[in-house]
Amino acid sequence: MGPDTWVEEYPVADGPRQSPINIVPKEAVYDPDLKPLKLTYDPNDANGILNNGHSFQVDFIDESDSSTLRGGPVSGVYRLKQFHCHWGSSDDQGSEHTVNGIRFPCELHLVHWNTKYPSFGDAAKEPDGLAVVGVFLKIGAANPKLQRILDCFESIKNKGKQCGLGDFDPRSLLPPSLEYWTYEGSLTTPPLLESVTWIVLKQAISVSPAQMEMFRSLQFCAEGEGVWDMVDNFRPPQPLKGRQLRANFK
Ligand code: GRE
Ligand code: ZN
Repeated sequence: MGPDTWVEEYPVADGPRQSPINIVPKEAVYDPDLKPLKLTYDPNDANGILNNGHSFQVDFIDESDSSTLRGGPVSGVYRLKQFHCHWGSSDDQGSEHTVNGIRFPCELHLVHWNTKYPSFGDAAKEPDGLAVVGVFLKIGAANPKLQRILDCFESIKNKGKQCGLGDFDPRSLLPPSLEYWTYEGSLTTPPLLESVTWIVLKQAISVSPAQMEMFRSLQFCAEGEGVWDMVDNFRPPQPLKGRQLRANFK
């Protein structure tokens, strides 16, 4: 079931560009040619929130270019498909990427697909198909921007449950600075496809211990199929295998 067993069914788990990785800032190469990230989101595109059995996921309508990622390390236009998080059973673990081996309690992933392909599903099989923005959450003040999502958790406690969310601007979850590290990687859950340009923000957003506890009230199982708190839904860092980590800041 866990990450150690994925390689049996998904040999690419041992592939050349797997994610996440441990980010060693001193080893990142500053690349002055990297462009600023351009994130344009339409709050009306938020379509609802789902417990998918491994995280909660906020889905977006992706039928036009109204919510996109451009610039940064990628060329072309990538559309926002969904965002979700990974977190721990306690505040000392939970993020997928680590920084100098330090783990954060939670990591947010904003998943975008390259519109040179016909759909998310097609793009997810291509080496330049996806661009995912990763944002670390660190313990601090309660984050008011997370509250509307947390308020939905009661109604999506179990796998398969979904709920309307109303307008939601994912931009509200981002830190003030969009400085980033970037590298070529993969999905961090099966099928672990090697199609993701990772854009991991240097600056974290805050979350309170009580808010982290609310994440842990979600359940991996469907209603009536047992009690199994949704915690530790992160994959640990994978070998870099000669890949270059670049930064758009010094
Ligand atoms: C995930 O399931 O965690 C995931 C995706 C798509 C892109 C990146 C990622 O579903 O980590
Ligand atoms: Zn993820």
